[in-house]
Amino acid sequence: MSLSASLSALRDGLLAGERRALSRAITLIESTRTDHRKQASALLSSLGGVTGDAMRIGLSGTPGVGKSTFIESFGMQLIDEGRKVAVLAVDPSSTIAGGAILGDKTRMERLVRASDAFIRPSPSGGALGGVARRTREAILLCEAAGFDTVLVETVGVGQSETTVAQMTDMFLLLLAPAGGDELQGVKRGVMEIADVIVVNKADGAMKDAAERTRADYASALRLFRPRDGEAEGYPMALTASALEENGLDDIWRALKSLDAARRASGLHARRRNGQAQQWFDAALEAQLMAVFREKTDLEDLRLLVADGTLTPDAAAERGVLAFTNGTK
Ligand SMILES: Nc1nc2c(ncn2[C@@H]2O[C@H](COP(=O)(O)OP(=O)(O)O)[C@@H](O)[C@H]2O)c(=O)[nH]1
Ligand SMILES: [Mg+2]
Repeated sequence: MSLSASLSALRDGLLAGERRALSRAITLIESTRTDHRKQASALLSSLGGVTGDAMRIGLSGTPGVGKSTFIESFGMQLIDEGRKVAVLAVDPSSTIAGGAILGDKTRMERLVRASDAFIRPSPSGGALGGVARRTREAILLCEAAGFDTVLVETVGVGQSETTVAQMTDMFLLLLAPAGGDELQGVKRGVMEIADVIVVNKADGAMKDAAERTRADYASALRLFRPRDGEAEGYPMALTASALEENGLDDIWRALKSLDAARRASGLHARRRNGQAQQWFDAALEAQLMAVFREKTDLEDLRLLVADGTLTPDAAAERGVLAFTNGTK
């Protein structure tokens, strides 16, 4: 498909690595307007082949654990190594415009100013499915703009960790040092998707507690069933101080060797492939529902459900029948 002149200019700017073009392209993919969706789709299709090479790293942790501080320190370290770092946020719970990252920009002062960094707050509101689609597309745009490292941050709420794990190559879980020997009630499902658990705030008076917490998690991780084809020693637990910038080297080394091992064994490609399949299923469902809603009069059926004339199940059946019969 040939692009319009303005889309073509946007694509050129994006490929030249202009952050303004990247911002505008992300705004386009965030729009729910039908004409914008068409343009976004055309833009993404035209980028086929130039995206996909970045290291995509998911990062999660409860509010206050130090995510923003970590991203600032870690991101700056990667930039010093010559990498280009994009930071995206997934925050379906956010109702305030600007979302998770914006209010935190003070904690990312250096990263915000760095020319090799790009920080994008999560758009507010919307169902997790829509947020996931936008974030996946934003990852591709960042890659097209030359970012070789994409950090996707999410707060630890409900399904969002799983959603982020499904769009990234590796997953970092940030935890705080525990007071006693309890494992902070971290959900098993969240621990299972983590590749590297980082006990942050390993400094000052909390240093020893952090090391004990790390050891507790390391033992807990050993109880999990080994993952098929996974690199030796993963998932692993490490300590760090985002504030004092300690332990970040080890985390980066752990991520790089996990990435290298998975690329060598084919696991990286298999994961990406599985993610593409999941994305296809989600896109199919979303597009099918959009067409369905457009072609079927759901309001009448809703009323019949509301006044008890039809059961929800019978109403749904009637709706699908009306759709497949092509009647409105
Ligand atoms: N002592 C210590 N405090 C930290 C560390 N990392 C973050 N903090 C502090 O923890 C608080 C919350 O940090 P923030 O990065 O905003 O956490 P977020 O809510 O997960 O993004 C701030 O007061 C930080 O200064 C660390 O490594 N050590
Ligand atoms: Mg934060």
